[in-house]
Amino acid sequence: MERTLSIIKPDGVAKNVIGEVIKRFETAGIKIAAMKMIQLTKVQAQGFYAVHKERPFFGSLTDFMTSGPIVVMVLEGEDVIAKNRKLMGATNFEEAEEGTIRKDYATDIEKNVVHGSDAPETAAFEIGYFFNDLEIQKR
Ligand code: IDP
Repeated sequence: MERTLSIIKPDGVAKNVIGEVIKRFETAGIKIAAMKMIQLTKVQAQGFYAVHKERPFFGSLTDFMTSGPIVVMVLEGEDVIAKNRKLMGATNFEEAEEGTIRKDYATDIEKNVVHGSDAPETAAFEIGYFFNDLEIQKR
């Protein structure tokens, strides 16, 4: 059993697709082990995306991620890191496969609706960034 961190980004919340995104996870057999809606501060967004701090889009990305509420979730299931990435589609929605979340709802390479951890180590860091152990349900 594996865990990953999923975020519905501010554009996804603003587009009213929270339910649609969660429905895709549940339909794929993925369990939600934790969930909350929050609004990040700039410092919190910078900490979350620290791996990207040298990238040219870091300032814009951290501004965007603080521009409205987000929904953060811990997803659980077999091979859930890869499964979630497949449901999300490529970073750039123009390159994303048909039927993926980003292909269906993203409008911009930055405003691409969802985030998902890309490896077990990043998943552990990202889950710990938002949730403590007591907030994650064991089923
Ligand atoms: P991922 O979210 O698909 O894992 P990353 O390369 O880790 O993609 O980038 C993190 C986030 O940074 C992306 O989801 C997107 O919001 C933003 N981003 C990535 N590349 C660009 C870019 O070239 N311009 C603007 N924003 C970008």
